Amino acid sequence: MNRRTFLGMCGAGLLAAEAKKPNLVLIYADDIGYGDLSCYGATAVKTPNLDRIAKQGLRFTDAHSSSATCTPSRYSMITGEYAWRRKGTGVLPGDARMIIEPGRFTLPAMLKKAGYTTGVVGKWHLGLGSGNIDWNGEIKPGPLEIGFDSAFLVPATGDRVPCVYVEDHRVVGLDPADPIRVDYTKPIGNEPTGKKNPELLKVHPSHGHDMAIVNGVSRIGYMTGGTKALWVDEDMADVLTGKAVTFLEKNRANPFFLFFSTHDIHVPRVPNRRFAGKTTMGPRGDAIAELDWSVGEVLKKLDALGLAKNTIVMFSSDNGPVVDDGYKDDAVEKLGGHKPAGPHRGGKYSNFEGGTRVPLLLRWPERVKPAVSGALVGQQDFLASFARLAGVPLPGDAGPDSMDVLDALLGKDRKGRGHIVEHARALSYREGDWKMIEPSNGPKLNAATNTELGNAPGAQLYNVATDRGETQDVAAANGERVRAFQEALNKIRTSGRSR
Ligand code: NG6
Ligand code: CA
Repeated sequence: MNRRTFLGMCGAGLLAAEAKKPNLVLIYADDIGYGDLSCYGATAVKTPNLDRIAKQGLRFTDAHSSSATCTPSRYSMITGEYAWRRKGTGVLPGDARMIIEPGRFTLPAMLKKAGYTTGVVGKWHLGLGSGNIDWNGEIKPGPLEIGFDSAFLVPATGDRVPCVYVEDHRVVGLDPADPIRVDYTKPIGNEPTGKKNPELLKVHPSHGHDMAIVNGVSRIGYMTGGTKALWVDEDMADVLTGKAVTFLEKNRANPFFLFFSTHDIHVPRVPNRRFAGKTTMGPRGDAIAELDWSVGEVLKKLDALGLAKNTIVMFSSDNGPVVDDGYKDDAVEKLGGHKPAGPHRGGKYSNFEGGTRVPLLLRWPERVKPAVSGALVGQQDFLASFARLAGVPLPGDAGPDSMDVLDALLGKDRKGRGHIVEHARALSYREGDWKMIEPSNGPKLNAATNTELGNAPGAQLYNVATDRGETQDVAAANGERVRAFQEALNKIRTSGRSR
């Protein structure tokens, strides 16, 4: 009996003892939109490495981050719980305490239980410590307390202080004689700021981002000290990619899970000089090229180590795209005909599909046949799905919104979930081709980013299959469906779980 039939006989359940557990590399990009990759139709930027994953694996057309911003999407992906169930899971300041309780059943903790070595490299943005964090001491709890064996982090975002890397429990390269201070409420001493000293800036803010100046870029929040530990924005992709590749090398002999969470293409977009002018779209386009390069380095390393066949490589994004997210980086001026959200309306921050419908690619040469899949899946489903793959039973109270869509993720089922809740300012309920956006008194437009937010005082209903751009609100003619959807959503909300 060959291995394939044997696995077939076990269903998609426990991996047979004879089969080596597949490695898992989850590449999670920041603010990449559905239309930002050439395999999803972009022409103004080429993403050959991402396209290679798509060509050799599955490309999903109805995959979702749980939210239209970063922190809640990451929270959901790691815990399997919709973030909107919990207060304090919105976009976090850089000095926020960690919002995932140590000891929780998380994606990395589950894989660790299954014998995996687990690591995170890159953007975190889920908080660190337990309040009043001292960046000069031991920084915990953090990823190591929720299931990761190692961590090399951008603590929050590239545009938030402190602008230093944290490895495991320490700031990297910190000189104790030059301690770090961080304040999110007021300037520290007489330090220059973007607001007072625009003459010191190489990248100027368009909205917000006028506080501490680090490396010629003004940020959100104030910080002083840690001079030797400060990151260099232009080198960030190199540093993070280097750490990701080292993790693969180090752990080649045993099953591993790498969560490679890129800073690209979040603001500030300051790609390395190697990528300057790679596209006609300015730094936003060049950051996509840089992201693709990072992905290529990971693929190359897997090839070199002979691990490509039995490694699941996934690529997705934490929320939809945004063009001007607070810096004058020419993204608006040089956008041309490029459509960051593809055929969808809105983008980051939006209730419309542009907010959460993101690229999802999955390659596993040993088990998955290349295809395009329209299955409805959410990133919060990774927990339950990979738990089945790894043979770890999901405790009843774990991952309350995580559905086992393993068959969809492996291309055997083209339907996926029956429903999904999308989260921005309002909640939206998707079932089949239909989507209901709850009434919301939020603004119609985010004027700073020029994003259509999809808020309206009444419920909206769209057929997202025939009307991908959500231009025809058919709520008035479909009162019954609207009511049924509202009821289904209320039930998900009040029952505390949807699995
Ligand atoms: C917003 C920032 C934006 C970005 C976002 C979080 C301003 C004016 N805007 O508040 O630049 O940092 O938060 O992005 O400060 S996310 O991808 O991490 O959710
Ligand atoms: Ca993001």
